[in-house]
Amino acid sequence: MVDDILRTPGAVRDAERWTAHNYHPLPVVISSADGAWLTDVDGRRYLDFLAGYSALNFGHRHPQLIAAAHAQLDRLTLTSRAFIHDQFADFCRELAELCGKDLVLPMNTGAEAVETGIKVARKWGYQVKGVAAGQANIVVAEGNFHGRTTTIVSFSTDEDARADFGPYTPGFTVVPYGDLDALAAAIDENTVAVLLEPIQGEQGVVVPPEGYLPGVRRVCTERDVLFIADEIQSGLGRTGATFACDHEGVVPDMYLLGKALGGGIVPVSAVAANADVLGVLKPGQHGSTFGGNPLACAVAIEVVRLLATGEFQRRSAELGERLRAGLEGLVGKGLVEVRVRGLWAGLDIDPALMSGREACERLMERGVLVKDTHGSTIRLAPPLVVTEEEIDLAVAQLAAVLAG
Ligand code: IF1
Repeated sequence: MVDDILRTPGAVRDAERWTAHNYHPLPVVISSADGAWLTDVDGRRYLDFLAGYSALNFGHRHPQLIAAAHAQLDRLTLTSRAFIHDQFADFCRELAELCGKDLVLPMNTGAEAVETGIKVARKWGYQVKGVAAGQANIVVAEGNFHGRTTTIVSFSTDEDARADFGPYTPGFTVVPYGDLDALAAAIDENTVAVLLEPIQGEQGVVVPPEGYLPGVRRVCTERDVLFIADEIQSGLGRTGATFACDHEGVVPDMYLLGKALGGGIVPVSAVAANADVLGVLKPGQHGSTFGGNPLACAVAIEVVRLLATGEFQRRSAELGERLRAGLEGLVGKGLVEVRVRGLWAGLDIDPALMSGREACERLMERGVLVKDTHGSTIRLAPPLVVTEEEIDLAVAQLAAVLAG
């Protein structure tokens, strides 16, 4: 029997045996990858239409990124921020320029960038805006996903993410996403920031109504409130622009970046903002052992340079239209609704047909890896190096799955 000699089943069992069950991975065991393709321990190949939740925007093992990592590994990997290393200034300057901001504060994970944004906004509120001690509040949106620290899950509206992790951090007001009036009404004299995803990823690539983000920008300016855009998943080329905010010509006070910034090689996150905001931090008030380390900076510099060419944003915009056309053709044929921005798509499958999980398992059998979000919603986020043919292939396999 062929099945007896496959390594996958045993490797799946082993992986489940020795870990906490905080994930429910698809039963596939990957051993190598290149560009948009993954290979499992039995030599089967899969198209990667998740791209590490957008951490792999440039595909697996992009030659320019791998070369930068190799070169840096041979010279210097870690100093801590107690000393300065020779990759630090270039990274901060080039990322600040990409963002159009004065300053950059490097961290490691997305959740740390969000925590950094919250801390900076609170300190700004007390020291610049003049909020009374201990009274700062931040307005956030229903359906948000900003990470998994105790403070961040305190304002999650997803019970799986939040329940039984209290006591919760106070100081957050939740309003419906996309409702500008509700947001404006929630702002009071103690509001220091509005924290939003310009497109909600975990919710299923939910794009707010046109005019919402410019409205948020206007209200924040009028009320002396910082607009913090969590572009950790939506930023760095994913939506067909450098930032999802760009589509509406909106410039937030703070960009939160992560995922793709590390080139799929190392965790790199950052906050970018002007000096009147990030300048509130003084030595000893915030930091991280690994934040801005030489290896991270060397890889991230090349990420910023790839983005500075504009090529990936263009590919994402153009190929995204092909993806949109393919997916819209499946509405009524198993799909209820599709939402597409660049190479990022949320698909609502007819719940009577199958769950999102079931669709992912069937797509896996057909050589396409994707991930469900809630219920019957799945999200597509192929690497931005994906080709037209690969998009057509994935759409054809999805069509076959939906056709039963
Ligand atoms: C998981 C989703 C993706 C994020 C935004 C901050 C973070 C994330 C907008 C935190 C992280 C993740 C983490 C991963 C699943 C995932 C996810 F389904 F939840 F929405 F990407 F699609 N802001 N997103 O999306 O970044 O600390 O993880 O580096 O937790 O299972 P992190």
